Amino acid sequence: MSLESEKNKSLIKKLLTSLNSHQKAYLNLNLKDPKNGEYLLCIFHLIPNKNLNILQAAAEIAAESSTGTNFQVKTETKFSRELNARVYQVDLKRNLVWIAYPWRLFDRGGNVQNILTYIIGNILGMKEVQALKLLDVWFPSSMLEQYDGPSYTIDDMRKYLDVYNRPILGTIIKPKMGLTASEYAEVCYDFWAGGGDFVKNDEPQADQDFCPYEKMVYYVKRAMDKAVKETGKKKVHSFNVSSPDFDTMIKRCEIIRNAGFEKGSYAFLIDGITAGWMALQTLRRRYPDVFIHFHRASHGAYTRSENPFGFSVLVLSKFARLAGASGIHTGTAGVGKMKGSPEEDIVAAKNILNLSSKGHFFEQNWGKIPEKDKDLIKLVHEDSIHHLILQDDSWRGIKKCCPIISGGLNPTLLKTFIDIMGNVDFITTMGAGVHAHPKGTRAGAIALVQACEAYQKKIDIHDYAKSHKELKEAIEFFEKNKKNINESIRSERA
Ligand code: CAP
Ligand code: MG
Ligand code: MG
Repeated sequence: MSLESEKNKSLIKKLLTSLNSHQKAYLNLNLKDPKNGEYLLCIFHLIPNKNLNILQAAAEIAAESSTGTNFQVKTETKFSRELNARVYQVDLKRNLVWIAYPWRLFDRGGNVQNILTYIIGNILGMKEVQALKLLDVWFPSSMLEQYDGPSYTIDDMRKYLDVYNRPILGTIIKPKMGLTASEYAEVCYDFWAGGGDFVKNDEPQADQDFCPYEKMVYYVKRAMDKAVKETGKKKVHSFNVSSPDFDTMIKRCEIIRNAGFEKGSYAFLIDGITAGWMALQTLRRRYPDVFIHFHRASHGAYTRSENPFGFSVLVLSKFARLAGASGIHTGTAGVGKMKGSPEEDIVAAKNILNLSSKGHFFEQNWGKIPEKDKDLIKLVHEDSIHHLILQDDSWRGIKKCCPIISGGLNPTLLKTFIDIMGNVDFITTMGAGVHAHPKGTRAGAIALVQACEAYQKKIDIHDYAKSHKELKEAIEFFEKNKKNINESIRSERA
């Protein structure tokens, strides 16, 4: 064993003597096999407050996030103690603690909201810690089988759109708010007529008096019919169904489903954090034949790297897949306008896309592939028949959830992001990137399509722009403005 781990071990031995009997009940550094299928595993970055050491604080966190509270209670039973979460590993140098949660703790029937109430619930408010961030989670396959996972996936959307080997090209209608229903639909039409595949409501779009929900749906349908007829291509619109209450959400879904849209031509968008996990799971269970689009507005309060409390983009994205989102925004790895990095956003994107992939600390396999099944394991790792495995034997695992790549992208940044991502299996939605084009939305859509063509033909966009004027105008506009933005950031920093 290395000197460092020797040191870590002897330090831990010393810390163990500091624990009281209550804390000892939530710690087992000799847990025989954390991956035996009984536990959800979590790893936290934890800094204790001044009057506790990391082991004491970790035990208090394990107590409060499973069966306990701040004192041992007389009402405990032998059985309740079996459900105690256990701190099973500690890295003193990096302030990391691993906690195993017996997943029998959780509400049966696949309730994601209930898990989160434990593992990112009260503990984020406890005095015992001055930093607590859930960095990664690991689900045993015995637990995975209890949860829905996605039903309608990007593979289904690709089949509907007949779009393969490139990202699905989308936009968000801008201005974010303020267009009337017919003005909104006009912009949808311009984007689709320009060759775009996918339009989404912006995350706050709902039933505003100047753009009544039913009217917006009605005009979008007409705009879509017109664009499909003119282009001969299928189109998709993602409607925000986030609502004040369950009944209104279902009513909005039914307005859409009764507006004459073809199956596959609409998706349901849910503001997963502000509308909540119950809304997401309700949509997944009620509408398994619809793409469920998780918008993560307000995730920054938990995920920003400057924030010592919360959870990672990876954790959010893994739970979105577990709960059944067909796609979730995973960030632009810093290429666009939002904070992010490849270490955060790309790791999250790959973990929700692939059947097995490395997270920050855990290797997650989303399917139960028998160890002996060598060729299946080979295929899973190639991931080439991912959808087939899951289509035929959905018991085997959780279908893919697709990354939705948005915030601040424009056609000149498409290749930059694809190169960082390393694949094209995602939906991109560009708002300003399309509607700020000097010649308007339709030209913005054409420029996006041309940027994608250039990528597919392995031609630099500046060369491709020589014979594609909309792309040329986009490059001139966005590259000039990028300099201005960088200058303003630089001057702010100066
Ligand atoms: C993007 C967007 C999205 C953000 C969400 C916006 O518009 O519509 O909500 O992308 O961020 O309102 O900002 P632009 P993320 O394309 O004009 O930036 O995708 O990181 O969750
Ligand atoms: Mg309580
Ligand atoms: Mg938005």
